[in-house]
Amino acid sequence: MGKRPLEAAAAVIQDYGLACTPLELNLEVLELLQERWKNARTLPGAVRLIKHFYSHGIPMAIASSSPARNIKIKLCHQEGWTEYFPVVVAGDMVENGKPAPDIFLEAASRLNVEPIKCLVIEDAPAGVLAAKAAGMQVVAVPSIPSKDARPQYSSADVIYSSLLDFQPEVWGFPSLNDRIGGAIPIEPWYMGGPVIKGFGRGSKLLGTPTANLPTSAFSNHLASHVCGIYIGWAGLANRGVYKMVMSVGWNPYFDNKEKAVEPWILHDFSEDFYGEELRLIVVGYVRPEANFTTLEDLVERIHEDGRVAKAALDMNPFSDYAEDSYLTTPLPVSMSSN
Ligand code: ADP
Ligand code: RBF
Ligand code: MG
Repeated sequence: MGKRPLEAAAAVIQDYGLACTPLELNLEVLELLQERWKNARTLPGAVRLIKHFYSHGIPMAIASSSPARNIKIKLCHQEGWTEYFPVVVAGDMVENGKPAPDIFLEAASRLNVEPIKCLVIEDAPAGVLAAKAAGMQVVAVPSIPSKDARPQYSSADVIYSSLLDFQPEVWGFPSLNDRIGGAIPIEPWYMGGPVIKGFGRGSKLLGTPTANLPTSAFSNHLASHVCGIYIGWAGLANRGVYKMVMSVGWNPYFDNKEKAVEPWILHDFSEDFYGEELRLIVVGYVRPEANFTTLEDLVERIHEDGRVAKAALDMNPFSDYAEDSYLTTPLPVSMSSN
């Protein structure tokens, strides 16, 4: 990540002990990649930020280590992006790749802005170093989805779990005012599966039970940048549809080894429902995960999140999803267990 194609290929060849040259590897994978770029999804919060900057006339550039041709292909599959980013500087357009500052200095010069006035949003360690070397401020949104990777980003001015945590006013830009009842509407995610045993502390320790799903139900979301507290709807077959608030991440207070999804259903059940099919539609974002000095503070915050969820989910566009048939569609017979 953040490396130019031949450097990146050399790293892959070394890691996997491959018997080919970087050039050979890239020729072989390029074709496969080109097929897939059009399916690449935007990161959570990206479209929201880019449209906000664009609507306020804040100039934006892309400074990416990819070759110019590949960047073009990726951009043209996202509506409006070619217009949002009039300046694109590619790895093959400068002498030295990241972590050298060349690419960011070139972008600033083409935007006709002083480097010191630029803010870089970076996902790769080499890019963070390059931006600092260019004398710019850097927000890191790590694309290495592991908590051990954090030290590699330590020279960034701040590390956010996702672009949804970016508050423009903190960096001198006009603020975003798109929260509805305290939550940011997001592109909804759908996940479902049988309720399994979790860490065994939701009800006992915190008084807020969280119904855990097998990792396979959300592995496609966990790889992307989605740590934080979310609201949404929960469907339980034969029981109903309920409001839900959940945390995604390593739970800093407990410092979990594995990233987890912890949905607290905002309803009093008189019993456990392990093994039952649980469907979730996640529709809004509330806040990043936080650490707390006492358990009481964590519990109080979780209840506050619950109040936000209850109020926000009554509002549009969040309320609409309560009717989504995904929440109540039974499994095909072949997939249900008995
Ligand atoms: P676990 O470690 O298994 O997740 P918890 O103490 O977090 O244990 O309790 C979660 C379990 O409690 C769920 O799997 C479910 O069976 C039950 N439960 C009862 N009420 C709720 C609720 N309102 N929200 C989530 N789970 C609930
Ligand atoms: N854990 C944290 O360490 N930090 C948090 O900010 C945090 N927020 C939460 C918000 C909600 C709505 C819920 C349901 C849980 C939250 N937890 C948080 C996770 C909590 O630690 C988790 O449910 C327990 O670890 C249960 O296994
Ligand atoms: Mg739990």
